[in-house]
Formats: sequence, C-alpha cells, structure tokens
Amino acid sequence: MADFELILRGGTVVTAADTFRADVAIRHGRIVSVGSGLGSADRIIDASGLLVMPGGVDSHVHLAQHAPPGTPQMADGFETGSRSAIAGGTTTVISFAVQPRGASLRESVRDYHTKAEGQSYCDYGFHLIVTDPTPTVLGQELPALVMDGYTSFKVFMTYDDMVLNDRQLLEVFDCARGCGALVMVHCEGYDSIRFMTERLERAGKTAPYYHGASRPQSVEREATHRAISHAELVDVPIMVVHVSGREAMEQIRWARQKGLRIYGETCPQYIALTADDMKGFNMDESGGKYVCSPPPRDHASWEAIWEGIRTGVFQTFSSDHCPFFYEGPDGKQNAKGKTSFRWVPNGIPGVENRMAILFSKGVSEGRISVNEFVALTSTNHARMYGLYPRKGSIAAGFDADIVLWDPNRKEVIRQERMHHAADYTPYEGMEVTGWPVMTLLRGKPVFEEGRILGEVGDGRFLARELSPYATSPGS
Ligand code: DUC
Ligand code: ZN
Ligand code: ZN
Repeated sequence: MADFELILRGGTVVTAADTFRADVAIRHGRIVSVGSGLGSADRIIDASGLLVMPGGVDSHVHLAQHAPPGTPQMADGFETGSRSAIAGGTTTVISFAVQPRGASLRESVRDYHTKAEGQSYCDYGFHLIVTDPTPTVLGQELPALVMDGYTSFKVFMTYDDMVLNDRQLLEVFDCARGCGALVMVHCEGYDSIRFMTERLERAGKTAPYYHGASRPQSVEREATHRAISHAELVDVPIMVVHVSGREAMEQIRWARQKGLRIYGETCPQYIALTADDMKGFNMDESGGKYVCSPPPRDHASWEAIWEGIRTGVFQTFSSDHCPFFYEGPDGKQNAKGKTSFRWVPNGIPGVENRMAILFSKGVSEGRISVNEFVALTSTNHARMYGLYPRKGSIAAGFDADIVLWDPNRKEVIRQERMHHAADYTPYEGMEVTGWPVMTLLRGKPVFEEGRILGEVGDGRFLARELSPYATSPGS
C-alpha cells in the first residue's frame, strides 16, 4: 500500500512567507507532509515548472443573492459561480446571506443553505447582511448565528433596501463588538448618491457613464470616514470593503496611523477598469457591463490602489463577484435599466479572473512578490474570516486546497472560456501572464487545463471561527 494518496512532485511551493522547492504529500484530503523524498503515492502529479500555491479564498462573492421582486435576478447561483471559482484557482468562497427587511435572519440563513447545499463545486461560507437590526436580531439572532460559525456581517450605507442609518450602524457595530464578529462595511453615502442621481437625471444625464458621476470618490470618502468614526466610538474593528481609489484608501491609512483597527479590501475592477469603460453616452453602447459600486475610477486611482496594496493598507484582494446578465429581462439592458443608470443592476462577474488579474498586474509586472500575491488572494482571507489554519497555506494539517499555477503562461480573458453563467466578462480581451493549470479541492483535482473535473456537491459548508482581527482589546 502506498504511503499517500497523492504527491505533487517537483513544484515550487509558495506561501505568504516563503518560496521553496518541495513535494507535497496528501492523505484524506489534507496536506500531511511538505519536503523531499516523501515516499510513495497512489498518484503522482508532476508539478515541475509550476507554482504550488494555496487555493484562493475569495471572501467577497455574491451567489444566488435574493433580489427584491421585480428587479433583475443575479446570473450565478452556487453551481455556476463555484464552477467559475475553481476554474480560476479559487477553492473557497464566502458568499452573503441577506436578511430581507422584516425577515428573520435565521430563516434567511436557512434559505441560503437550501440554495447552496449540494450545489457547490468549492467550499463556502456565509457572511450575514443585516438590513433590519431589530432588538431581536441584535440581541438574539446575531449572537446565536455567530456561535454557529457565521462570524462576519456586512452592512450598507446606501441602497434603498439595505441602507442603515447612523444609529443602526452603531447598534450593529456594538453587537459585533459583543459577540466578536467582524463587520464589513459598504461605504458610500446614501443621501449624496440620491441627490446626485436626481440632479443628473434632471439634466438628462441617464446613460451608464453617469453612474460613476453619481457616486464620485468624495461620496465614498465621506462614508468611509463616517464608518471609521463610528467604529472608533464603539471601539470595534471593521473591514472597509471594495475600496476604489485614493480618497477612501487614505482614510483607512489615516485611521490605522491613529492606531485604529480598520482593515481594507480592494478588487480587480479597481486596477483593471476605469470610468471610461462605462461610456458611451447611449444605453446600447455596453457601458452597463461595467456598472458596479463603488464604480471604477481612473488610472491615477489604479496607482493609489497599488500604493495601498504595497503598503499594507489592504489585507484582502477579493472579486466582489456580483454577476448580472447583459442581455435579457434580468440583464443590465432590461427595459427599466435602459431608462437610467439608476436602474442598471450593480455588479460584475470576476471570481474566475481575480487571481489571474492580480498575478499578471502584480507579480508578472513586478509590483508585488509572489508571497504577497498568496497573502492577498488566500492567506489573509483565511486569517481575517476565521478559516485559518484550515485554509490559506501549504503546510501539514491544512486542507489540500491547492492551485498549480504556470507563472509564464500568456492567456487572453474571453467570455467563451468563462465558467460563470453571465453572458459577458468585463475583462474581455485582457492579456494576462500567469494562469491556473490545475485546482485541487481537499486533494481532489477539480479543474485541469480548462476542464471541470469536480462534481457539483464537492463543496462543503464552512462554519468559521471568530476572526482574530475582530476581537477588541480588553473585551
Ligand atoms: N456592493 C457589493 O458589495 N457588491 C456589488 C454591489 C454592491 O453595491
Ligand atoms: Zn458592497
Ligand atoms: Zn459585494
């Protein structure tokens, strides 16, 4: 009988800390040994010339998210979204369970489990989106759900059906402080956006391009500062998600220099797309394909995001995969969406391209090290959201979630190669250097050379520990 089920032989292992030549031995879905001369295995995979990195953990992905009746439904459920994840080298996604206003959060979580169970190609967890922080939700449901492994919340400072006022934000932050949960905050100011939207519409400026104008960086900066101030008041760490440019980045940096535990996340669209992608000024010119919030900015903002990545302002690089169709009744181009940018569904697909975009623009173009790449796409997500030391590294004891990566391979991102359900990719035609060759989920090859080998249902739900980044000193 062989010593191991599988050995990955001859590759270069990369963790957030080190890069070294080693073989990786796997048994019962776990990494059991990393080194040389490890013994025999039922199967040997030749990894020579490839990087052996932890499978991506994408801590910001929207799948099968409930949309209010009469509004466009999301393109991906768990099956297609998780299939897209493994094709891009990601083995764990953390999606969102949304509490519709007036509903029980516990029941909402049950609904999302029904949507995900047996439907996922990769492992998954849930953040809780709190839209209605009633005394029952704050006093009973959230503390109990945290104990059950839903250890992070998301709150919104905009959107009619999600926005919390300042008092509600403070209450949710205080609840998180009490139960040790980490709060992700969508920082854009509701009133400013409404004011700008109405002004633009009155002037006849309704094309998708004006989506960006309706929520400029000052709107994001003001909300980021307000969220930070509320977190300071309550004395709780928060994660500012999907930061788009210098203004919000500098708020986070300023807060950290003051000693506050404010964390930051950014995404591919803020280093690869700009507001110009949302042109033309006509509804049919495909600008809607790039509508997401916060919106893509400009080239100077890309540089600001790189500055934030290099200097540690951002801990995580997530996709914010939030896919909508372009065509059809649920698409960006639906009849109402064509009347104003206000009604174009917000969000773009990206889970499949997140790692390739960061690798190409970051590692291949010399902006970050390959170890920083691993930290930004896997290790830091696992640490931040209570999955470490199960996910996020290559070492004995970790789940054998691994991506074999060709650092020299040149590819072009094309919709026809994507595994998501959306009918377009906003990264169409982008040339990248560095590409996933094989993805393993708990030791099982689930993707190889463009082919899905895994089965729907391979993915398991992950109950998560408390984030070590969330607990307040002295609590
Ligand atoms: N916020 C997200 O996190 N994702 C998509 C849309 C949004 O506003
Ligand atoms: Zn958001
Ligand atoms: Zn999102």
